[in-house]
Amino acid sequence: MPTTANQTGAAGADDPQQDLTDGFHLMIDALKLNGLTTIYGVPGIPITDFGRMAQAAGIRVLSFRHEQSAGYAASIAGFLTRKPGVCLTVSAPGFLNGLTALAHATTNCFPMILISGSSEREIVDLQQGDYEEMDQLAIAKPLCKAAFRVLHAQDIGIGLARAIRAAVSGRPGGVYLDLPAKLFGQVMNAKAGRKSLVKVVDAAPAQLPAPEAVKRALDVLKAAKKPLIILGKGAAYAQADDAIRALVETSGAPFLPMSMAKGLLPDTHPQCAGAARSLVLKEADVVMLVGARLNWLLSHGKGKTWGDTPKQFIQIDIEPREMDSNVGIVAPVVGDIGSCAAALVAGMGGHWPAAPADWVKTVASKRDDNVAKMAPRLMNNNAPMDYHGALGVLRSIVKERPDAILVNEGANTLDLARGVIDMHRPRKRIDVGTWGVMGIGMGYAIAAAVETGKPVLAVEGDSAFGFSGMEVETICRYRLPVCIVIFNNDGIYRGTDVNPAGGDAATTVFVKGARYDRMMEAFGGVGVHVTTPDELKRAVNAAMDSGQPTLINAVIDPAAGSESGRIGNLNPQSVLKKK
Ligand code: OXT
Ligand code: ADP
Ligand code: MG
Repeated sequence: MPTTANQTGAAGADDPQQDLTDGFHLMIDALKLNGLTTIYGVPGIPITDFGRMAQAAGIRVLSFRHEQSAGYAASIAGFLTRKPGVCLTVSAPGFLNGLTALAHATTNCFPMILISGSSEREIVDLQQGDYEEMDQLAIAKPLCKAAFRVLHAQDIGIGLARAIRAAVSGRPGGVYLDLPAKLFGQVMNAKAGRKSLVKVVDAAPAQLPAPEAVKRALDVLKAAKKPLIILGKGAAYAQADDAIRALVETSGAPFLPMSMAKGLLPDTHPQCAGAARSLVLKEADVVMLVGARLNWLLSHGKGKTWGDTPKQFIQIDIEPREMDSNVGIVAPVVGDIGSCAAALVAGMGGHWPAAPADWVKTVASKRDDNVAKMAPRLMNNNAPMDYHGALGVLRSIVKERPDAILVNEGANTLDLARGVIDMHRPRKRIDVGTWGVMGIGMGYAIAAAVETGKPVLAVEGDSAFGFSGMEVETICRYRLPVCIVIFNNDGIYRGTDVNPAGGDAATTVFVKGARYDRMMEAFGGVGVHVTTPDELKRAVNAAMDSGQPTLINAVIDPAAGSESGRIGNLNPQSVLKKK
């Protein structure tokens, strides 16, 4: 039931005959009409009343402590639901705080709409110093997939429709929607207002691959002696889980999940090559990329990581321009992953040859060796804990609770957790993504709990947590079932650095022995301090059973980590001798 200004007492309410609506109500109605019923944001001029009215109209409006966290929440809501996550901010500084997350959404191909209130065009364009003056549209444009401004109430419906389509169609991404303060108060006839709204039909249309592209890909795959399928987060986003499983299992090829594709097929699946990563990348002769880009995370498809075996790449992606971005793609398959996977499986028919047995065996044996090598390290009960002892516990807990969503950020905390914690279901692991960005933690945890209703386990480096730590208040306020485990090693990578010049602490170290658990207690959540894997296990299980907001300060040996986790090689080295 659309709201009108009369019903809620906004502009035009004095005369009940008038049947007027206004910008506030049109925007709310447009969002609801399109099923966008959750907003993540921070209130303030000029959008405070908009948030209030949206809440009164049945939209869930979650208020954060910082727009960046609200933006990250919206971005991952987009990934988890395939609907654009909505973030609402005030002008200039609030907008800029949200913009990092919008750029992050675009970089990661997540659909998101950042809606920011803005100052008056006339004053901004003449640079006359309005309250929070900034040409937000111009600033947002290069950092997102599309940017729109709505100046007239009658264009709100179209404006939102354009934003939704831009966010979810083709390669998903971030969209900026600029709403000047004056727009909210603009009044129009309610009937005309209703007519101006647009319910977007088929926002992300299926994109079928060309039959010849499918045939070409199958010809290349069939001739492979050492085929490999790489599943990326685009495959997880596509929610085409059955088709992808059929493609992998019919091909019989080993598959390697990228970080957020873990669990699309279980990490324990017999074809999973996650624990034989180096081997499969080096030795494969045909590599089929499914919703994964050949960017830095895959060493751009060349160099030492990929070894000497000549490679042929097949790539399934919705974005045609992704093809040949780093190396030549011999068989591009452009389309949505569900349609492409289904077409490939259909093309395989009932008699697809099994992947060569010697290759499958070689991969399985390397995987089993690596898993066996790691196993004893995961069982230690040392205090202070090392990463493996602590992660061994979390690995078992995630196995027993496969529906829980794992949020993960840090350096060692990220890289080791990725390897150790097997995922068993699709879209249950969400992390730093394409940029390796710190600060997604609490926003992701909040959105994951809100959007899925499932328990969330956030495994956080102590530095990583600090980027969004104040959102523990938000978690407590909404009583969300979030259990945060902080791997507290007193710093970034390690807590043992010393400033050789004396004076200030070294750049990578924090207060020793910090008690993050007490932050949670300050807001009525549960705080626990643990020093052994046994204590950690008890505390996490209690938190997951109770569903209470919990923060576990898990003390990790400050000397246990390595510089930048598994990507230390990316640090530039000085040729000059260290002083
Ligand atoms: O095959 P081989 O033999 O090679 O073995 C591989 C697998 O086969 C094997 N494996 C297994 N073995 C046994 N069993 C199982 N189950 C298994 N699974 C796998 O293990 C190895 C490794 O496998 P993996 O991990 O798959 O392979 P690899 O080679 O690592 O993969 C390469 C990559 C590139 C795909 C992978 O490493 C990756 O995805 N990396 C992502 C890295 C990343 O994004 N890092 C985050 C950024 S680091 C840095 O930038 C940080 N900052 C700066 C900063 C950032 N980022 N953002 C902002 C806004 N400001 C500043 C900061 C501040 S990190 C950071 C904070 C760090 O401190 P914290 O306190 O938070 O964290 P701690 O470090 O814990 O202190
Ligand atoms: P990862 O980091 O896991 O390797 P990337 O973010 O690099 O994954 O790649 C995701 C890819 O998936 C992008 O190139 C994007 O265009 C593609 N993609 C996203 N959604 C779909 C979809 N529904 N169908 C096809 N491709 C998709
Ligand atoms: Mg740390």
